[in-house]
Amino acid sequence: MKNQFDIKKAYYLFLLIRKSEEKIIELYNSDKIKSPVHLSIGQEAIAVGVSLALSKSDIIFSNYRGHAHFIAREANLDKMWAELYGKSRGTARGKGGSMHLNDISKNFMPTSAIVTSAIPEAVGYAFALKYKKKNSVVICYHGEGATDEGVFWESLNFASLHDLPIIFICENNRYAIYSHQNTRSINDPIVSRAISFGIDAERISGNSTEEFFKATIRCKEKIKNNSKPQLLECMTSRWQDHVGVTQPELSKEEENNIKKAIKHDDLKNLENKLSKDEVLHIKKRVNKEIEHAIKFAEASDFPRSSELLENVYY
Ligand SMILES: Cc1ncc(C[n+]2csc(CCOP(=O)(O)OP(=O)(O)O)c2C)c(N)n1
Repeated sequence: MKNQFDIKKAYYLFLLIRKSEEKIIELYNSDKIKSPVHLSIGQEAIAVGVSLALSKSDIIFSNYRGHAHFIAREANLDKMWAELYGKSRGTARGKGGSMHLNDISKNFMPTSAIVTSAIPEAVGYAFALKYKKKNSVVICYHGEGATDEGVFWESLNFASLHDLPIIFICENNRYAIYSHQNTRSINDPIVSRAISFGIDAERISGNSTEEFFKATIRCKEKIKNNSKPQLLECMTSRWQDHVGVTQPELSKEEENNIKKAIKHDDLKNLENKLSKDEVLHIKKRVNKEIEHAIKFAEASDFPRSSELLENVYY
């Protein structure tokens, strides 16, 4: 982690996420990908900005919409693709699919399809870090829909009561599947509600990778100085459907929001700050890494039927 924003690295990670997910869209109907996919196209700036502010020892809890978090953490792309293909060299030995990624070597904890399930786990991990007097922080990515569940607020209460080293990253795309936030709760920003639980919370608008990076650095500094747990409400928009590779059916208002967001796509802004040679070099690297990952997935075997119930907990 450096306190200086690394534009080249941000562009590389952003492009790797975007191109990986575009490749998923391209291949999805061939049925090679064996699991549902929840894409992050439009939301990548958050994962990239946050990840660039982290240390190797920091711990990541993500969710079923986790490709961007996983790739931005520089977790194993080959294994991610093998998992999408349902192959035994995948992150969950091909039995979990896109919603169940993990890379313990990068402190990227296993994800789950159950909304909000990682939040108390992340708080528990932060409690352990404090108990063991470790300096790392926990990052807990979640959607604004996850805040509709009671356990979210119980977790915030516990984190606040014990001053835990945790940063909640709320990716607010305003939609839980097709329900707009305004139809689910009163128009009271998540930040204000979090503050009422004693959490130090900030809302970041604009979908700028660098702003998410700077905000995460600020949160880490505050935690180092023994202040409260942190929450960043990151305003964003999801350009694809909730799940799968089809285009979402949107209200006129949301369609306009997305058009505006596409116009200000931070991938293009980052690209414009680099030289032509730098961009070309990064594009080649990204294509090569994705091609390598797909070859790895294609060359891997499916799990044997004899191991169907191995490492499966139910
Ligand atoms: C406990 C639980 N309830 C409901 C669902 C169905 N579900 C899957 S995603 C989702 C919406 C969550 O929205 P949000 O937290 O905003 O995240 P986003 O999908 O926008 O990233 C719901 C209700 C689920 N998977 N788990």
